[in-house]
Amino acid sequence: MQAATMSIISDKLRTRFALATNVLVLTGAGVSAESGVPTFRGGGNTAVWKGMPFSVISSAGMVERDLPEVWEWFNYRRGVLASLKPNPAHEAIARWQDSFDDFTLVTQNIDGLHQSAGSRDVIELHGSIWRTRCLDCDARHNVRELKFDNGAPACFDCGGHLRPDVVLFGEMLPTGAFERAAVVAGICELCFVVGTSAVVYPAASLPEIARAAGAYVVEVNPELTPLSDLCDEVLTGKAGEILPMFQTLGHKKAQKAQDNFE
Ligand code: BV8
Ligand code: ZN
Repeated sequence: MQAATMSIISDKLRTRFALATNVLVLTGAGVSAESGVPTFRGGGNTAVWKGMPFSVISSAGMVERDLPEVWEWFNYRRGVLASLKPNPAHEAIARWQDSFDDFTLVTQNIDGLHQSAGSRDVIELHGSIWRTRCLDCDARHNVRELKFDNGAPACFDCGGHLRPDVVLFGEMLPTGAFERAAVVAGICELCFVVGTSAVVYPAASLPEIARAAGAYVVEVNPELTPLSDLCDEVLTGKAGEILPMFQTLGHKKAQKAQDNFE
């Protein structure tokens, strides 16, 4: 299996990976698929909750209309996530962060699996399912510390209603998150786009920014996406199988550290 997937990686990409000093990785739900996290689109399993499509139950309007229902949906998803572990794709990306002078991981995912795999300073464009935000005083709390009797949990600080600290459709992204990611997209040499259907904006515009700024853009996905034509290379396959193939390539930083050590 290794030989087959090794051939997926072109010599050109090998060289670029080995020599890169500034790498950006954008991930979507597909990077967590091999951990058992359901994706939202494609593969026939569009996320639906009690007959409501994902775009409705995970929309800003639902927080106003029916916050207890939103909590039920997120409580269910946390229940699914609670026993799931990072997969080799998350682990490979976590190793990469120490292999380049500058490395940035931007995720659309809210599952926290990149952090569980050891990734640091992750830019979470859509928030985190493990954090809550108070509708009244904006305080953030760790959802694991909350007591859920029924409906929306109460804020420790002010008693107000809490909501998941997640960006729903029609809501602004966390202040500065997209801007920080867009700056990196404008200066990186190599941009990996892993496991995203590239339909949600503004996240999906990051590879476009990187490409326009001259980065080498690589898509890792078993399926083609609206982004595929824009990419320099499309590695067709599962992230958990393809990304670890890069670990066997020498990295500049690791190489330098090795040289210094000897
Ligand atoms: C906003 C959290 C400003 C909630 C999510 C243009 C510009 C700006 C906004 C818009 C625009 N056009 C439309 C909009 C509105 C909207 C939008 O983009 N709609 C789309 C659907 C048309 N955007 C917004 O509302 C954003 N807000 O822009 O604010 C604003 C405000 C008001 C009005 C205008 C502008 C907020 C978007 C964030 C929404 N929240 N999640 C929750 O989780 O409940 S988005 C949701 O989709 C998830 O975060 C997910 O990460 C994201 C993208 O999905 P993917 O990650 O790509 O997952 P998907 O299932 O789609 O695909 C999985 C892929 O993996 C597939 O390609 C599959 O082939 C692949 N795969 C499968 N297995 C594997 C694999 N790949 C590798 N390995 C495998 N093993
Ligand atoms: Zn509060």
